[in-house]
Amino acid sequence: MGKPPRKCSNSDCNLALDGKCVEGYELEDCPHAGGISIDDIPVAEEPETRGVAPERTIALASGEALDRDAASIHQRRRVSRTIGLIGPNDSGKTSLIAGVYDLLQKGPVSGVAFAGSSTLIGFERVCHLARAVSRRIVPHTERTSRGADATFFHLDLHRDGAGVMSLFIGDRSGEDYLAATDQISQAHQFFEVRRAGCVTVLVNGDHLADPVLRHEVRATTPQLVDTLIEARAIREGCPLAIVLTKKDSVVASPHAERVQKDFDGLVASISASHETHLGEVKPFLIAASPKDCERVERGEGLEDLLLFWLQASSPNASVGVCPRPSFERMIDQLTNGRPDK
Ligand SMILES: Nc1nc2c(ncn2[C@@H]2O[C@H](COP(=O)(O)OP(=O)(O)OP(=O)(O)O)[C@@H](O)[C@H]2O)c(=O)[nH]1
Ligand SMILES: [Mg+2]
Repeated sequence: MGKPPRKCSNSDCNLALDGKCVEGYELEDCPHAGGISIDDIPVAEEPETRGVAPERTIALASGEALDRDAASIHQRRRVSRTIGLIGPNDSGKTSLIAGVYDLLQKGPVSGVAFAGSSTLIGFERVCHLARAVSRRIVPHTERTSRGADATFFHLDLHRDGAGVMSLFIGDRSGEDYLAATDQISQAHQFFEVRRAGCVTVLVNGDHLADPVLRHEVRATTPQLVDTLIEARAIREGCPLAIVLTKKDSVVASPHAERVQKDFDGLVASISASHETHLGEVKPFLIAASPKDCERVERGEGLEDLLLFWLQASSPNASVGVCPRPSFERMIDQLTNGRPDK
């Protein structure tokens, strides 16, 4: 057996000193560990190949979303960050991924520019049905298959003065996340959440505006976060974005003010319950794929969320020095002063 890797490309990691991954990965899972010294490599016994042409296989990238192993290989190539997107089915996870990709196609946003992707086919696939070119009257996103392993969408992003960072956004069926709230052992399979440098929980705005469904949203959202923290899938110090999706449905609802109150309550209760475990907790309001574009623009709110993903502080913040959660009232954006009915 060879020795474990001695170096890590993460400058915060003391792997060389204590043999432990600062991000809590198993060493074989860690996308940053590597750099085995030349002394660690056993001398190879050369097979007799004289006169025999070597067989070569060249694997061409498919351009589809990456599985766990393929993502690990890409993550070793440059500074990278993984985003864990969690939320029930229909909350808008895949639409959010498509929306971020589409946003960057229009040009740089706040100094962040698209600089490449190894999952262009995957992005185009999830974007197509939401675009006018698909000739659908209403934008649509295919449901992510239940029971399938998570996949990663990859974006290389160039930031003024900071070079290129690779972003890997995890996508998995919401039903699988919900199943973990019933059976916590299911959470151990969520490698995309364990890897995440920033976790993002989605709250379905359409459901929160619905008088019947809102109770389920208010119960499920904190339960999901509780479960993932209890299962230690969300790492200590991890920043958390709490995102109210489908802003167009919220704005059109006669209960917009109540939706805002419910959402504020969710953010406050999650922050208070996990103050010592989580890093920064920040609320967002987005419209990744609005059905009604009259009062809300397609892609609204995604720029702020993207910047949070890139800038959110290190997931290794120690207990006790976590910044207090920051709250921003979004009520004026929702109601334009209209009182709740
Ligand atoms: N009105 C409205 N609908 C949206 C918006 N974003 C997404 N949707 C719709 O919400 C539905 C669910 O979106 P998805 O992105 O598939 O949700 P998901 O969380 O990936 O769902 P699963 O894959 O089943 O876990 C789709 O019909 C989308 O078109 C939005 O901003 N406004
Ligand atoms: Mg999906």
